Amino acid sequence: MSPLSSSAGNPSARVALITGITGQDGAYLARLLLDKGYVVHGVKRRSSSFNTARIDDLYQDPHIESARLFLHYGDLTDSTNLIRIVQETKPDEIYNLAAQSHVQVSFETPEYTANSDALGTLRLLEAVRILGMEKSTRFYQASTSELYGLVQETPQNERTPFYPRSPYAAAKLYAYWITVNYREAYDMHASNGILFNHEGPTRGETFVTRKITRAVAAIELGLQDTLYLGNLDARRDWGHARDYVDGMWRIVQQDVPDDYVLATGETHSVREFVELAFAETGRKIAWKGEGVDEQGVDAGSGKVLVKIDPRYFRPTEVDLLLGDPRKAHQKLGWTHTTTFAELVAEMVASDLNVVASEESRKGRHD
Ligand code: NDP
Ligand code: GDR
Repeated sequence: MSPLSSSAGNPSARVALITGITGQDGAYLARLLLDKGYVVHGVKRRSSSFNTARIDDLYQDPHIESARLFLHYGDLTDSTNLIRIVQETKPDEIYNLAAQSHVQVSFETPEYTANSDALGTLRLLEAVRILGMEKSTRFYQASTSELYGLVQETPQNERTPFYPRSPYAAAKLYAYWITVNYREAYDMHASNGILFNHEGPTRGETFVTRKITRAVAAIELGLQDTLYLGNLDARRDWGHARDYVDGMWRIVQQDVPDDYVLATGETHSVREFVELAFAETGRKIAWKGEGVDEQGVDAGSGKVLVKIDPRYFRPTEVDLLLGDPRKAHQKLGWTHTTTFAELVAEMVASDLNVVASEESRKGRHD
């Protein structure tokens, strides 16, 4: 899986290393960097089943002279392997996107989450330093609006105090500060993007947006009756992942490393997301009852489409995220381009196709 040379026979091309390339953002970023002419190396985990669906269309046979995308087996919990990959690929830019990224799962696997998300970041930074590349390699850390946690102020900007509310957020807090520390201690070009939630048709299926749009599609196709959710009143600043990976790249291109919020500056509740997603299939949701007994009813047919399952409540919740992206607007010339309504529409339209084709493949196996 390793290439013969880091820049693949094209010494003038910039070389990027992406951890988490098989994830939502990794795949969008790989596409963006390939379009810009980069040679892209990605770290992928060994898995017993295929885990490259998001980048399969970008795959290039590494034996072909013009190939510019290369994958390397690796894991953020293994320092030796990270050192070897950085040594072999000699990246100009590292984008550290790999993480156990699910907040609720982090309550179940707190130690693993700390190991991969917090110490993994340290291992990668240290690999750069051990190899003496701290002056030649730029580093991007995938920091998160979850750092803000318990609301201190809104909108949240680069100076808003952090108050993490999950093992995930606590691990990402370490990753944020160790990135700042390597910048200050070793004069590294290391930056944090504090990204608010960003979604899209390839979002992981257990994050709330994708869970909703898949369920709306399955209900529309007569394959599912009910969507079970947790806290409908949580509010998030939701943008499109395509826009956000462009922001990551802009952060890394700055002469001076720094930390930036990327957000839309709008906040919506999970409840609003549900209403808008069902509206895409012509359904109007009426809410009845309260607390765990609340239900979302199809105003047309009277069918109960949404129910509450307390298993999805979190031990500590982040109630309200609303970002202030003015610094990114001013310094990076970055702004989001996809509106909330466009995001929901794109995800529902995509899942109507995805769910239908999954069903037809299932049919062929019966
Ligand atoms: P995903 O969960 O879609 O992708 C995570 C990636 O990390 C996958 O490629 C996964 O591999 C990989 N990974 C997980 N654990 C390890 C490990 N121990 N070693 C190596 N690779 C690992 O996340 P997103 O693409 O949505 O997010 C990208 C990054 O941005 C994450 O760090 C996330 O925490 C952060 N973030 C995301 C936001 C969002 O709204 N999407 C907002 C703010 C920050 P595999 O495919 O094998 O599981
Ligand atoms: P989040 O995303 O925790 O913000 O982290 P998620 O979509 O999981 O939750 C958003 C909000 O929806 C509420 N919710 C539910 N969430 C899930 N997953 N499933 C449900 O059934 C459900 N019902 C209600 C949650 O309680 C929460 O308030 C994402 C991840 O991508 C992180 O990696 C990233 O750092 C942050 O966004 C910014």
